[in-house]
Parts: sequence; structure tokens; C-alpha cells
Amino acid sequence: MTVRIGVIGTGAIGREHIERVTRTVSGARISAVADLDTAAAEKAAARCGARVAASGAELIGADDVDAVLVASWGPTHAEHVLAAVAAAKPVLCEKPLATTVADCRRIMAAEQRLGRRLVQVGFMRRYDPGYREVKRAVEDGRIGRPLLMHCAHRNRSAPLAYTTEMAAQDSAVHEIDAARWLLADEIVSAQVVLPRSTSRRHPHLADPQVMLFETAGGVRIDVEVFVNCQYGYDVQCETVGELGLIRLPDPARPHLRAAARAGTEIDQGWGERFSAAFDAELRAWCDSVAAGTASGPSAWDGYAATAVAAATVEAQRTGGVVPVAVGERPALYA
Ligand code: NAD
Ligand code: ISE
Repeated sequence: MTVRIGVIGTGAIGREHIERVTRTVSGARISAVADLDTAAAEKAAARCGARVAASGAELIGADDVDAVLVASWGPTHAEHVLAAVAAAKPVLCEKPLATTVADCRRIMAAEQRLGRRLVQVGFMRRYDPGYREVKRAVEDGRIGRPLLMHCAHRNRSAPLAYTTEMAAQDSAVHEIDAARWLLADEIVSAQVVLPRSTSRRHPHLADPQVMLFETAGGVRIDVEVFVNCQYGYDVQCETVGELGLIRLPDPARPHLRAAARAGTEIDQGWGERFSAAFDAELRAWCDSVAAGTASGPSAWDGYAATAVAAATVEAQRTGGVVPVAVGERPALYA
């Protein structure tokens, strides 16, 4: 069976996903695309032989769409995901699942009424080979009981539209999910410390930021988010345990010795750095749609990450330690 995918949002990541499904994922094709920007939708459709749907709602309800990929702006995710669940169609939603905790709860309630999982959230780091190796080492006890985690999330530069809040909601949300997943633990508090800002930023933005999280089990996590670091796209993660530590490897790149220097190149964007992760994520999602069994990060994971990001935004405003209480995990997400 070929899975027919409808994509909502043909911007930066929507186009990457369309390209991937079309060129590297077997057993799936893009049948329809929708975007508020009709010209962008038409261009994307022409590249993959899909039709242009009149709207996200029309695409979700259409007979030529078996599964939905949501790659539109964050605040529109909840509406599309809820419509996909109402139509009983599997949906891969880019992060965040929704921009409010209330919308995440609505999505979980809809899935629970249906009695089965349809939603996967685009936390692609869970498919990155390096992160997966770290997860195996933490699980098999090689570093002993985890105590600390040190992370950095650096982007070369951030556009004018990028806000101080987005450092939590858009960027650190990846570390929030990765930490929950690696440690199999929930985050219970958030705090933000602001050093002086780089002069290489738009004036409204606090950059860099240091975010501090604590898990229910007592692990402390620090995350440096620095979205105008200038030198490249750099994601670091080190987990310290009672017996040792494990650090995310840098992407494998040839070692170059020239012009009196030795070293390796650094990736410049998320598409490059997490290319293998996106490939694996999309293959796994398409396979799960074909098999009729949901896998990967769930609506619960999307909800927990949004709840922690919301507390982090409050911590930016107050300067205090803000508690997070995600509550009991419903049986559907056990
Ligand atoms: P973008 O602005 O480049 O593209 C978004 C597109 O969605 C635009 O073309 C816009 O016209 C369209 N759109 C917005 N609302 C719509 C609606 N209601 N119906 C149809 N089309 C709509 O943004 P982007 O960088 O591609 O980001 C999109 C999403 O992907 C965001 O949620 C972002 O957080 C996420 N993202 C994830 C990663 C990752 O590393 N996993 C990287 C980049 C972006
Ligand atoms: C963007 O939306 C992403 O998800 C990228 O992975 C992240 O590095 C960037 O900071 C976000 O804005």
C-alpha cells in the first residue's frame, strides 16, 4: 500500500519533508498540499506531482489523503491536529504540538475519546543516531544513575520575528523533549538566568539564555540557548552519571588539515545537522501509518514539552523557579 500524505504548510520544513517523502521514503507519496500562500503551495505541488488543496480543512477531509503532515506555524497546529483526529487520520505534527497547554489537553482528550493514538509529534532528535546511542548507554547503566545533564542549543542567527519566548517554545523545546526521553523522567521546575546579551542580536531579544530544569527524580539540567552564536548550528548534550558520562558526538565529518590548521567543519542549520534524523523519523512514521500502529513521540510528549516551555516563559518573566505539574499520564500513553 502506498500511503498518500497531505502536507499543510509548504515553508522551510514543509518543503524539506515533501522532498524527503518524494525522494527517500519508499511506500509513501505526497498527494496534496495546502498553504495560505497559494504560490508557495503551487510551487511545492509541482515539485512532487501533488494537487493543491483549498485549505488545511479540505486536505484533511479529502479521500486522496490517508495521513496528514502539519508543518504550518505553531499557533495553527492544534486546529489541524484536532481536525485530523476527528477524521480518524494519522497525523505527524511538527513541534510544538500546540502553543498552549489547554490545546494540548484538547488533543489528548480527542485521542482518548477515539481510544487510539493517531498523533506523532516532530521531535526528530529521538531518531538521531547520536541521541539514540546516548539513550542506550543511559538505559543499560553504562554511566550509572544519571545526576546531571549539560546541553547547548546554538543557532548561527535568528530572524527579526524570533522572540525571547521562542528560545523556550521553539528552540529549547527540543532539549526539553530529549531530556524527558533520555532520562525517562518528567521535568518539575524551570528557571531562566540571563547573562548580558550578544551585540549580534535584534534589540528585543534576550540572547543567550541559560535555562535550568529539575526532574521528578532530582536530575538537574542546564541548557544554553544561543541563537545568534554566529559560527554555526551546534547542539551539545552531556549526561553525567555516578560511573561516568556520555556526550553527544559531533556529526561525522572529514578531518581537514590545511592552511596551518587541523579541524572539521561545523553544520550551519538544522536541516544539515539532523538530516539523518529527519530521514529516520519520516520512514518510521510512514511505516507506522501503513501498519496502522502509532509510534514515536506522542501527544502526551507534546503536551509535557509545551507545559515545561510555558513554565520556562513564565520563569523568563519572573526570574523565579516555576513549578511544572504535568499530572498523571493517561493509560493510552503508557
Ligand atoms: P515557515 O514560515 O517557513 O513555513 C510555514 C508555512 O506555513 C508558511 O508557508 C505559511 O504560509 C504556512 N501556513 C501558516 N499557517 C497556515 C495554515 N493555517 N494553513 C496552511 N498554511 C499555513 O516556517 P517553518 O520554519 O517551516 O516552521 C514550520 C513549523 O515547523 C513550526 O512549527 C516550526 O517550529 C517547525 N520547525 C521544526 C524544525 C525542527 O527542527 N524539527 C525546524 C524548523 C521548523
Ligand atoms: C526551529 O524552529 C527548530 O526547530 C530548530 O531545530 C531550532 O534549532 C531553532 O532554534 C528553531 O527556531
